[in-house]
Amino acid sequence: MESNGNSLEKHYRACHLCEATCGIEITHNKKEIISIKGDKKDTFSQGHYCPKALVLKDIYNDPDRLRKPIKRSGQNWHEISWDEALDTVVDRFASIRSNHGPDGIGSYLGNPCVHNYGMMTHAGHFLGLLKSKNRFSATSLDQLPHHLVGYKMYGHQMLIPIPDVDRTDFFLMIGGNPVASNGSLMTLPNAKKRLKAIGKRGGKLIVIDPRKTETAKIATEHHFIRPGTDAWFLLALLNVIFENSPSFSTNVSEYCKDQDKARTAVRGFTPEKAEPITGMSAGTIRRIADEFMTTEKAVCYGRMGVSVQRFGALCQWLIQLINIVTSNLDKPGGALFTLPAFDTVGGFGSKPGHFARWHSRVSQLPEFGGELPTAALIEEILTEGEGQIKGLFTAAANPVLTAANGTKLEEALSGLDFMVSLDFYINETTRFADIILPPTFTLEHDHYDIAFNALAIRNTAKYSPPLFPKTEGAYHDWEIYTELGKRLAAKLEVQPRQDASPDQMLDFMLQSGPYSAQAGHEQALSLGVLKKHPHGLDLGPLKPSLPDRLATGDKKINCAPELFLNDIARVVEELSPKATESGTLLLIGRRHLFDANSWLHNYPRLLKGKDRCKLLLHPIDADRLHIRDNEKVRIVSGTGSVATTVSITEDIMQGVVCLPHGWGHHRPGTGQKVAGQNAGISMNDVTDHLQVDPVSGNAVLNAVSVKVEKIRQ
Ligand SMILES: Nc1nc2c(c(=O)[nH]1)N[C@H]1C(S)=C(S)[C@@H](COP(=O)(O)OP(=O)(O)OC[C@H]3O[C@@H](n4cnc5c(=O)[nH]c(N)nc54)[C@H](O)[C@@H]3O)O[C@H]1N2
Ligand SMILES: Nc1nc2c(c(=O)[nH]1)N[C@H]1C(S)=C(S)[C@@H](COP(=O)(O)OP(=O)(O)OC[C@H]3O[C@@H](n4cnc5c(=O)[nH]c(N)nc54)[C@H](O)[C@@H]3O)O[C@H]1N2
Ligand code: SF4
Ligand SMILES: [Mo]
Repeated sequence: MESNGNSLEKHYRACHLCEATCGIEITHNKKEIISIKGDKKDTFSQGHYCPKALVLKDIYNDPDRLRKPIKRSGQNWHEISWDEALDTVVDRFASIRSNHGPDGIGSYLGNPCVHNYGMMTHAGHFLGLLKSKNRFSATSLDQLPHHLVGYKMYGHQMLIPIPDVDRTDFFLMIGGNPVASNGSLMTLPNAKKRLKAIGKRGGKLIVIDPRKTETAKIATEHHFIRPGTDAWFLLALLNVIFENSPSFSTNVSEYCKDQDKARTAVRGFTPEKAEPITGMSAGTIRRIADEFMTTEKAVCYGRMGVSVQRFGALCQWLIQLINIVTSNLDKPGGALFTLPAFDTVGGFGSKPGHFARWHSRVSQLPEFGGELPTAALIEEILTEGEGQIKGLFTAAANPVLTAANGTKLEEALSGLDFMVSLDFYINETTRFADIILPPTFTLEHDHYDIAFNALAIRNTAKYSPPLFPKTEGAYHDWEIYTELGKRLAAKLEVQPRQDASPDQMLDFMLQSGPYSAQAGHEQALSLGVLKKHPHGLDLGPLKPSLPDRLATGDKKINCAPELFLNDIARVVEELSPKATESGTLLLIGRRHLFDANSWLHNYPRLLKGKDRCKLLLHPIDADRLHIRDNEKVRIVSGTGSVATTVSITEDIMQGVVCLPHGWGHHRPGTGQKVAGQNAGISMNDVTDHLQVDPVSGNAVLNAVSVKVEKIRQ
């Protein structure tokens, strides 16, 4: 903290609201926030920030934010003491556990858990004591395919290669929109500037997306692709690349195995066959393959659009192969592994992952890393029998709006025997809880980006101290986990684990990590050192690290895991050039710069501007359906329907429609007044929870078949 002499002080920290980790400067008077802006001295973000950072003040001051535990009786809530809340939770869980077995208690961890390091270090003890197989999280609505591919190919779920954005000359981006999302699995403050820089240095950014997105608009090229058909496009690209490189000699081929199996598997997937399926011309596919091969520094990257669809795992595997066979893996300007100061791969306690050790009870979906796919949550609550979920714990999550088939999930949640939520809002999901345990807000605790430093385009480290002390009697998320763990251990008559605090754990990890004195590193990182660098520490660009960094037993890259090879057949079975069912459109999602999934809709400064829930519709489809701009329509799927107004635009591919997610705040009984008045509609009232990528179990939230009907007044 710096003082400027007239009792105003400056506080420096990383914004935790998205993956970009921008450094911000908060001016305050010890009680109130006066202003928030980008920290120009931040070594990584150099002053960049977005309008979302400003709502940190609004969240801190929000009267709707819960400060004390609340208990529900009927439709009413009343405050209770922490002791009563924690004891009740543990009593109820213990009794469900003894009546129904450990699987009788489910848990669901939402996205903000990963933006809160105390939740990451301290959830394990309590959740572990429950010993339930019914653990779920937002991972399987999102990046599960990346983890599965990292685990199968490189031996560790956190070995996810990161595009070297600042040095590449050819960036092939498939199904990602970093100009709106600020980047994902690629921590990069100021995505727009960094991506524009590729073109400025004579390189290319090619975006493949069914929508001409904000990112497509700053790209050198954009190509529409029919949603859900990316596997075909990637197979065709690889096929051309293999055809033109008869020998498999690359920078990593010495430690690659089964490359020939991969080569054989893609044979026959020509661009000409891909054309009628993907909607991309064969000539374009051949040219992209050619340019990819002949550019020295090139990288292929795929995000939500290719992960969260029917072929999520297959697409992510093919993307790895493209980088490998063109000599772009583990090379500056290509895709590289990070070496984070808190080492999530080689560090103490790091778990490589495991897959399909057990399956969900009803649909037999495979576990990954100890979690079952969220697709199984509804049926595991609703289907009677041994192992049925009777009690549920949720943390920082709103699956009623963010998981597929929110309406059915509401039905499931309302039938639970007991539910508890770790959250500071009564949202569309936590309103079903019997008890809500509200933690302190981020500005009242310290912060370190364990996950996002490990996924950043440069190696970087920054520690953010608390801005304000927590109010008396309040608990941080990690303290709530600790208290629950202690009490549950006593009930179960087992030893409670004596965990250090998150900052002590962080210090230990830094002092035993790759930049420690112990590792002979000149920076000799420790928490103390980070505290002396409030603007962060740049640890340099990503460096080649193979084969050392590989976590496979034989230190080889597994180029052709059976799991993915066997899935190629499904591409032919499911994706054929046959015309889509007449009248059916494919629904995809979109993110807006001002959103963060479901939870930033209670702050007026982010609600300004146009209606964000409009359905994007192509003019030719609009003509066919006799729908005019701004008319009201109903979007109908096999799951349900929602009504909204239409925006006719050539920015969306013909045959495709587009909606955002995370809205639908009209549901009764929530505690976010402003959001309630700006309700919007929930895209996940039409997505189908039973639709998954059968390989990974990941949800399908893109390329959902819908019909669009005009609502006659
Ligand atoms: N149709 C469609 N659906 C999607 C997506 C899509 O693209 N399309 N995207 C999916 C993706 S990628 C994700 S990650 C999910 C995200 O969806 P969720 O995992 O449900 O996450 P959020 O909606 O961001 O946050 C939910 C809650 O976290 C609480 N929270 C915030 N910070 C903290 C904290 O520090 N501690 C605690 N205890 N609580 C906190 C907020 O109060 C809020 O109530 O949505 C998915 N849903
Ligand atoms: N402003 C904002 N930022 C966010 C979030 C937010 O809600 N709002 N959420 C955060 C989270 S949790 C995540 S996971 C990241 C996600 O980060 P991104 O993946 O960069 O974000 P999306 O906007 O979901 O981008 C997915 C793109 O895929 C396209 N797409 C849809 N279907 C297909 C398909 O079948 N094929 C192809 N090729 N493309 C397709 C969509 O049109 C969209 O442009 O963003 C994070 N940042
Ligand atoms: S881009 Fe993300 S990290 Fe940066 S200020 Fe905006 S919300 Fe915060
Ligand atoms: Mo996500």
